[in-house]
Amino acid sequence: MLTFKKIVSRPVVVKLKRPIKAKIATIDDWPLVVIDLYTNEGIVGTSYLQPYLVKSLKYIIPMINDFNEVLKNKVLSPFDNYEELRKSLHFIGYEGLSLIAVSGVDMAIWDAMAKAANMPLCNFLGGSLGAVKAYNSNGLWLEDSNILESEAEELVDEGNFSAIKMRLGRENFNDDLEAIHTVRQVVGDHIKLMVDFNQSLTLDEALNRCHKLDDFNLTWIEEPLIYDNFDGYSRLTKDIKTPIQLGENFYGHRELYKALQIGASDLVMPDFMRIGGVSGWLKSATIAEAAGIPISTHLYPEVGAHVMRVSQSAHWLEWLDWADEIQKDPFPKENGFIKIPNKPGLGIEWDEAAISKNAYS
Ligand code: SMN
Ligand code: MG
Repeated sequence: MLTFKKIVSRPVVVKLKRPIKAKIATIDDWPLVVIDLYTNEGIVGTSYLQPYLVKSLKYIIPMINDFNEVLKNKVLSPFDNYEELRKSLHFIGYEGLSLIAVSGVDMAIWDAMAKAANMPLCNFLGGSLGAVKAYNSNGLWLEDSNILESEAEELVDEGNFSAIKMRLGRENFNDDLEAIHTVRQVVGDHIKLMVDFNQSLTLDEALNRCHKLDDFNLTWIEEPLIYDNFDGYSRLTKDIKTPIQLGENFYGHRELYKALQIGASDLVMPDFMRIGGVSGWLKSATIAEAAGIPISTHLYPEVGAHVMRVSQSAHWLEWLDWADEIQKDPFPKENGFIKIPNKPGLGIEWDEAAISKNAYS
């Protein structure tokens, strides 16, 4: 049994190796919230959040620190704690920042529990230790052809990946088509290719562009519309042959449920910061499984790898190196699979020197 002692959360900002240049944002500096949850028994649960905007660190960290009061003297039990934390903020909304803060702490609690049981999290959740099929998402932003050419090759080579993702949504659609041709020419037909519009199109534009993409043998078309236009998405899934992928912006499992209920997506890819951490993922994976919709992860490859071992479809894990800098031993990649280390909990160990070096104040 573990009892809560305190949470310490620290702001860090790292430089992205290949800066984000998407329709939705341009980002060079990547914010991380490093979360350590101490127990009276000496076990420390760890997790991190990546809230996209450096300025958001100023308001997420105080929210997490306030949870010290909510969890005071509590026994750690992730599902109970999730409800306690969520309800402590319900007057300002179950979604948005409230759920982001809850998600971060939820992941640290699961890590602590698995550490106390001396098991990797995937074993603690009832699954087996193993490798998880992944695609490389670590580049191919809205860049020119010469950059796409070199990155496409690098992305495949970084871990002998069999799938990569590129971003679309250029002003002129012909430039998107040219970008796809460039990447295809470099990697060949045997590499699977996902594309992501980052919510940049109207329904008319999406119908038009996605129809044209239907002949490109793409693994999925991600977020062509604003994420919560479920009616629009239902129309797209009916009209377009290529699978439509949605979910990184769902806040909580109920939003995923509502989307799937009206056929808004062929595939789902919840994000750990928004879906409710491990607890929110487990609920969402069950809903997706019952609906027959394959599930993939968004960001957070470490926790993603563990929960994919207990998710029936385990479609594709999204691999990126955005939190590698602050870890001693980032998870190894081998032949397009991410290997989960045989270590208790999530298997994340902080590189304290890197955290100090990149501390944000
Ligand atoms: C993405 C993720 C994080 C920041 C910007 C864009 C992208 C993805 O939507 O799915 O990787
Ligand atoms: Mg996306």
